[in-house]
Amino acid sequence: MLVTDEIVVIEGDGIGSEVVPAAVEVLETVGEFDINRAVAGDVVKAETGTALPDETRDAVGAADATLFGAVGKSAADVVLPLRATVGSYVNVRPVRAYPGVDALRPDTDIVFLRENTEGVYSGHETRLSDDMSTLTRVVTTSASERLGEYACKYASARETDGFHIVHKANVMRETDGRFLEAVSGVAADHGVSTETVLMDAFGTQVCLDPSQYDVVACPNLAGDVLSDVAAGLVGGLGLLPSANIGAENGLFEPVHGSAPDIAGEGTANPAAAILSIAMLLEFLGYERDGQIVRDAVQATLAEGPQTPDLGGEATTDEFATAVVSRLWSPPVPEICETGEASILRLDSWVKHAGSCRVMKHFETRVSRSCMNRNQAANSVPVATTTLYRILRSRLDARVSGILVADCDAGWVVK
Ligand code: GGG
Repeated sequence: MLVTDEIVVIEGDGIGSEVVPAAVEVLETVGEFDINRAVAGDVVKAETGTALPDETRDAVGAADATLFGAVGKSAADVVLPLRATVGSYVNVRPVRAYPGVDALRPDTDIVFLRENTEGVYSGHETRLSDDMSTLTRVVTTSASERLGEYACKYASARETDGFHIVHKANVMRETDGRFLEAVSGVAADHGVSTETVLMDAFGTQVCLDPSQYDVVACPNLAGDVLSDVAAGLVGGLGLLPSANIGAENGLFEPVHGSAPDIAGEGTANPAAAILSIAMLLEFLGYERDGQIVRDAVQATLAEGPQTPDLGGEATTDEFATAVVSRLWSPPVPEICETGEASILRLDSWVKHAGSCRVMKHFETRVSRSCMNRNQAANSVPVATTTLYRILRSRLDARVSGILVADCDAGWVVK
């Protein structure tokens, strides 16, 4: 199946240009998307004077979803306007301890839902004098209620008992008071239970016992900081994906920044970027493909290879290749000997794949090939060769070539 979803890819700075290509390799293995490249960040700013060119902003606005890597100093000029461009009102940051990863707290499984448009990230900063600068913190009832609505839906989809609301309303009475009232009011309207927790206390509690938290709704800055704190419990920022959700568009990015200390070494952990691809696929409605990607990352983290941040020696590319090789785990196809040729039966594969878009894509390609039956292997469309390569590796290289014989029966093995 040819997928017509348009996805913009922005590598950004530092390790963004290492982890994003790794994640795109996974995306391109999963399906055929209309991928457009765009630029943003410190390097672009140095070259052109602007960190976020108009063409990039327009492309992101017109796309169905964007994968964004990382920026360094120009975060305020790039990340915040891009989130506004996709109309994002919530930043979803799952923080999970994965089996096989040496985590400080293996009992961590928290999803931070961060208000994504206002708070102290509204951009209202003023230099009043050589001695004084001010920042205006914006909190609206409408944005807080929108976060509350999302938290209610998210908690119910996750089948959890309500959610926590993080705030500091005892000090920021007006702004966090409004946030707290709006989010808890929406939850009460929906009959969803909430517990409130002061953000400083949350910082201590999440380290002492992360298992007490599941879904956590936060103001903008608190969500940014506290999710990074929780990252320390599960093995670091290399494992945290995120989704900036808008009504009809989304921006997906690893939580980490450009990491100039390791940029250029080719050893950055691409798990966060690849897990962001899983969130992107789910956002576009390909839930099963998203789960396949997540499972492949999880299996790679558990069985290796791991990147240096987790104590391993794998490069970024080696980790990504290991994930790609795990994207399919169908049963080995049955080979029927017919005398003249061996038929590689694909029925079990198709059955295994179910609604998987990967296999639908494959089936379409095979069906198209079937129109020209008995063609030689080298005339099979290029995209099919990826599947063929995997097929061949699973058959211990016994398949030296293929002829399309019958799309219902299988392929003839030469
Ligand atoms: N990959 C995201 C990135 O580059 N983050 C840098 C950063 O400082 N982000 C601020 C934010 O998430 O609000």
